[in-house]
Amino acid sequence: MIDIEVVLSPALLHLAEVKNKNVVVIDILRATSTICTAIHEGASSVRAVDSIDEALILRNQGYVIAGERNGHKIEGFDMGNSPFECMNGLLTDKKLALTTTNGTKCITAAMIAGASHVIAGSFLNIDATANWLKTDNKAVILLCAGWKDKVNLEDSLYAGALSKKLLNFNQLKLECDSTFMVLDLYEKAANNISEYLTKSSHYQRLSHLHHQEDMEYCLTENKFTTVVGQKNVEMFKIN
Ligand code: 3SL
Repeated sequence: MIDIEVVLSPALLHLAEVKNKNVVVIDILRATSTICTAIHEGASSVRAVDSIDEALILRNQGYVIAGERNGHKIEGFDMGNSPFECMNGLLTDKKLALTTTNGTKCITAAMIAGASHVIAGSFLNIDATANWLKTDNKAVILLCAGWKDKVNLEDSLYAGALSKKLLNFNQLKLECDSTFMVLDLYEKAANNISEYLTKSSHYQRLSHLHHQEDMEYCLTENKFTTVVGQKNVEMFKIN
């Protein structure tokens, strides 16, 4: 039985016991979907960093640097945070350092808190992720990145979708109200997730920035069978 806890915002992470658990960091739009894409497209590793300065230091060590603040590409960086920028061989065998408004901060927070593995959550590889969690058979925290500590719909919805998959394996110990909440949310939206998410604040934000194509892509299920996770500071394929 896998014990699962959903943390709806990084502001609530201090309430969870993280040590030796697998933490799935969820920033569906777009950081953790971009990380999964980068690895699938041939990047040798992805390193999540909190600040622009840290990324600039890593550039001097041979990393390609990518990132956004409030959805806008960071000036002077090689790339923004669009999964499409990871395609066409641009990252083959390259190390990528990524810094984003919310998602990458959750990855470093989970790592510092002592997670066993930190996994990049994405619809793009949701089945592979569920299977990996089942096989690893450790307690799981689903950490929703949200937006500047506020709860958001898309990350909560993915937490519901992944919980549902684990529930289908009969592998889930259900005790936490936030898990019941996201399962109910997923039930409501499952028939048409893209349509449901049009009301989300980040959908609106990214629409104004003309990132509709990114959002459609990030909501595609099971494009990849690769699970992307971190043991030390770098993220790479773990299955
Ligand atoms: O906050 C984040 O981590 C980003 O994914 C936000 S954005 O989609 O790039 O605006």
